[in-house]
Amino acid sequence: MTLDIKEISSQLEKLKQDFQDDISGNKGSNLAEKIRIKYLGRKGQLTSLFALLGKVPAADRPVLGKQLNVLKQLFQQEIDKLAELESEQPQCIDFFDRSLPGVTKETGTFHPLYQVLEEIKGIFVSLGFTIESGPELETDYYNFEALNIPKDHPSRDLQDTFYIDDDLVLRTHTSPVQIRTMEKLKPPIRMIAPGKCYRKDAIDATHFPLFHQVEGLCVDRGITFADLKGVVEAFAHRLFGKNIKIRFRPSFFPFTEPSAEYDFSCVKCAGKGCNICKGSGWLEISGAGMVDPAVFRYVNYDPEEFTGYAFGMGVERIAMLKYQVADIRDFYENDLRFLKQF
Ligand code: 2U9
Repeated sequence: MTLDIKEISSQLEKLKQDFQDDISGNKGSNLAEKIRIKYLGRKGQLTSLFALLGKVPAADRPVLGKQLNVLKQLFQQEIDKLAELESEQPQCIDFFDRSLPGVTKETGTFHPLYQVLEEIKGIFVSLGFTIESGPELETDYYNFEALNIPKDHPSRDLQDTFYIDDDLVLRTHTSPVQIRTMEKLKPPIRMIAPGKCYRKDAIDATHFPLFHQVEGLCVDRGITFADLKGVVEAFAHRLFGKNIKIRFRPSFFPFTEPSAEYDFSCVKCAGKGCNICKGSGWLEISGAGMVDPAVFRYVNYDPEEFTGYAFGMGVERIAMLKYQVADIRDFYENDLRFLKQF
């Protein structure tokens, strides 16, 4: 049977297109060798067409032969180029290059204030304290009156407190939680009240309208100022190390009598004097005192039977000392260059 050269020529055109699709397709491993075998191998799709030379008219054989050889050279050149590319590339040129570094997943970390808050909570839980919470939107009664803060006390001023209306405020401390807890429970009580507080302070390096406090309260029979000193010292040693010294200075708060402010020896210079402690060797931490009997009367505790101490601390203050942060605003600006250090 004699074959028509036109038919074969159209097969050659299709074969050429198939070859171009293969050589430009996905670069699997050893693609050049696979294509060589598919088209130029002993049973290759182009090799097998050479067998048709004997089936076309003699006059057409030179033309068909030339077409077949041109195509064979083209295929071989393209295969050689691909083989050279493969030899320069990493061995596996699969979907992805296994020699590339892996995609690291950014791992998050807890916010430094959260880390410090959790450490403080853990210390007091280890000292036998419970953790209590309460509303951030408070009434005048729980935020001021039940804490023996008189109507004309400056902390009640509009410039210090966020008033929602005449009776509702954003709490200025977590002390209301202690009141609410004493209304619910009878002594003995050993509790801390961590949480957000709000004050109308102008924003600067040490003041921010939102801040975090941990206040503590211990009520039982026979509680004395010595118990307060012992707990504050234990807290200081667990937080900043055994070498920390503490001292109490007389002070006044409407909700405690006697009141005191407590200092830690400087965490940076251990009391020698430096820029952090302004040369004094001491760092003011916060206030404390024996719960004023007037406060006990608001919650119907008999001050003749029960005594107690209370203390406060600002979490930002502690965190700034612990991490040597100079500006409280760093905690709230969400700059990852700052936050990624913790
Ligand atoms: C009750 C009775 C007494 C809590 C206390 C302080 C002293 C104190 C500061 C903490 C950080 C203010 O914002 S701050 O600077 N607080 O100095 N707080 S005694 O006394 C209480 C609390 C509740 C029922």
